[in-house]
Amino acid sequence: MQIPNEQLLEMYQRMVLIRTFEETLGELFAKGALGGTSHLCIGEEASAVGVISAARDTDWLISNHRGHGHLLARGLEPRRVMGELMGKLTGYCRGRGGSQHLSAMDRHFLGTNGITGGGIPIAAGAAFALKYQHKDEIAICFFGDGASNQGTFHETLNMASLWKLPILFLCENNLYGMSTPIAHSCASGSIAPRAAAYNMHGSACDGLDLETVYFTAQAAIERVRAGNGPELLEVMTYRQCGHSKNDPRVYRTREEEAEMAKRDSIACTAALLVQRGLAPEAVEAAANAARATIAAAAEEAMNAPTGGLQDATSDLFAN
Ligand SMILES: Cc1ncc(C[n+]2csc(CCOP(=O)(O)OP(=O)(O)O)c2C)c(N)n1
Ligand SMILES: [Mg+2]
Repeated sequence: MQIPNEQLLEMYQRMVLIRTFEETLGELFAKGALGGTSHLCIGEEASAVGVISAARDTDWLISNHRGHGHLLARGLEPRRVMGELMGKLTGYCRGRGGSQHLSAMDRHFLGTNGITGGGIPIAAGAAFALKYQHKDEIAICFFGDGASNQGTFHETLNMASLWKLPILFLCENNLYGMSTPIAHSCASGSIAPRAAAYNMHGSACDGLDLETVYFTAQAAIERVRAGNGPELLEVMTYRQCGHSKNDPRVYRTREEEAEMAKRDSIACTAALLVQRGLAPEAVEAAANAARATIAAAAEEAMNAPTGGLQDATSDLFAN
């Protein structure tokens, strides 16, 4: 199975958009234009783009702390995501959510989440509502290998299976939870086999190969949408960057990183496009267009206004 060239080029461009967005964040931090911290998904772009391209725009997404790729893969505007991270009024949540609390209901994006495993039960709530209302949409819940050791994972998978909720549980296994390697945190060594304990379909796939992610997710999404109940898909990926800002990465070797970088999904997809007949200039032009979008987004966000006192109390349920 192959993704048609035109679509593959678009997906490649989306991955470059995400990569450039995140690299730009690093530069903005260095300049002091951004505060706090950030969790980048450099190296994991094929997972976000592969899975979300296989879903419908109306399927509900639930993300975690490493959510910029999920947001941009869903097609949220980079200028507004950037604005949100800078606390600007142009941000999706008027600058009050930031990286960890960014939701966009009109794009069926239920939010990033700073609580490890916190999004998993939220997905069950969304999926229950979809089932109750006889909707044709599903919930796709992104979380990490570390989050799969939280109680929320086990409680939610059990209940979701009993109630046959339309959820794709999408574990992005990047081999580490902060500094803890998977071998030190997961007794079974991998996450997918845990699905059996909850009587649901579980599988794992190579998360660095964009087409593999896309077709594996597409098949899982179809089964979930058909009413077969939830599924667990473990996407094997790799975070090329540190866990968050200022992570010296003492828990892994530079050799390991170099080895994994050889499988960088952006470089591999560019090579695949050329192999399938596209001119290298066309591939580079697509990448450059994405880079230009991010440069303009950063510029706009830096010049955007921040809220005033009146904004501090707007949109509150109680005050
Ligand atoms: C309830 C809770 N416990 C601990 C943390 C601190 N924390 C932030 S990210 C993280 C690791 C998450 O690992 P994983 O789920 O594998 O996601 P990754 O960072 O690898 O993408 C931890 C422990 C937290 N945010 N929330
Ligand atoms: Mg992890």
